[in-house]
Order: sequence, then C-alpha cells, then structure tokens
Amino acid sequence: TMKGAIFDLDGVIVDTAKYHYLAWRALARRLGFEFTEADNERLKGVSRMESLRILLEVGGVEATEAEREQMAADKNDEYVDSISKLEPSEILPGAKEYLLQLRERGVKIALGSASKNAAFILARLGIAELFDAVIDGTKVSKAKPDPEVFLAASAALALPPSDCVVFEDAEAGVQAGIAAGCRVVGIGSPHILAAADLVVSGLHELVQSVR
Ligand code: G16
Ligand code: MG
Repeated sequence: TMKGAIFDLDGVIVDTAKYHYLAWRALARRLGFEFTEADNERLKGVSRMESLRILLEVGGVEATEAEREQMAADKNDEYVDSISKLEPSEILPGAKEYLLQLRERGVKIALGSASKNAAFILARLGIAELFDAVIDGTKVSKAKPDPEVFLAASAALALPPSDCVVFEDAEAGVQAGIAAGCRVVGIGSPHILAAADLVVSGLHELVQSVR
C-alpha cells in the first residue's frame, strides 16, 4: 500500500507550462525567431538551463555562458512576474481534494519538482501546508530521468521508495520515478506515459466520492 505520495508540480498540480511558454517565446522573439507550442513540449519537466539549451538549438543561436545566464535570468524575471498573479482557482481539477484525502488516510506527501520557483508557486496556490516535504530545483541538481529528486523526496518522508507513489505528467518524470524504485501514476496520455503502472487524465479521476 501507498505510505508516501510524491507529486510533480507543473502539469500535475498546476499548469505553469503556459507561463513558461510565454516567457520562452518572448525570449525567442528578442533573439529573432519563433518558438512554437510544439517546441515547448520538449521543455516540460526539464530544468531551466537545459530548457534554454533546447530553445537556442531550435533557433540556431550560439551564445556564451555569460549570455546564457543573462537570458535565463531575463526569462525567469518575466516568468516570476506572471506566476505572481497565480490564484488558488488555477489548481488543476481534483488536485487539492486528492491531497486532502491522502492526508486523511495518513499518507505522507512530498513535492518532487525541477522548478526553483516551486515553493513560491505552492504558496500562491495556498496549498504549501499540505506538503510534508518539498524537494525542488533548489535542492537537487540532476534532472529527470535521473531519480535524484524522487529519492530525495522519499528520504525526506523517511520512507523507502517502494512505499511511495510518484505522480508525473512528463515521460522523463515517469522514467525517474521508475528508476527511483517507486510506483508511478502517469497524468496525461497513456500513449506517451506507457511505462507508468497506471495512467489517468488528471488527479480528479483518483478522488473518491464520499457520501
Ligand atoms: C518545471 C517545468 C519545466 C521548467 C522546470 C524548471 O518542472 O515543467 O518546464 O523548466 O520546472 O522551472 P524553473 O525555471 O521555475 O526553475 P516540473 O518538474 O515541476 O514539472
Ligand atoms: Mg511536470
């Protein structure tokens, strides 16, 4: 049975991908090329600097290390500006209800995200206090599909990975959960997330109706 639940943030709890996209697209336009929504799919679950590397590759733009740092900082300033307006109503359907049900059942809850803005986002959404541990981009350095983030999250919950279930929307995240030794619930398309133990369209599917 599940003693710990580890949630990815973007795509599972909240759709921040659209705000990441707008900020990356603005950067691409400043550099003189178009970055499409299809291109943006490649950035989901990927760290900030790796996202920038992919974006520059798409645009065929060369940049020094210092220039890259500046571009990433500019993109993040714009992104933080838009997530500063995030509201609890933007929590994805069923996510808060599912977290509350898990807590009632005594399941420990952790966040396992690549984002360095994760704590700020949880606070904006008003759900920070529902997490027993937050492991994010400020605490780990190896990007998914490396299992580091989920190993750190299960350790923070003082549980073996085999007692934890990872909830992930990105293929690299599903792979990371499997590599950590956790069971994995994929959120999204069964086609893309075929390696997961179970795939649902959203956390709303897992909420139990009580009457
Ligand atoms: C999220 C997003 C990625 C983003 C990464 C780093 O990952 O899916 O697109 O590049 O965080 O975000 P930041 O620039 O805020 O540090 P996750 O793991 O929550 O899906
Ligand atoms: Mg994600």
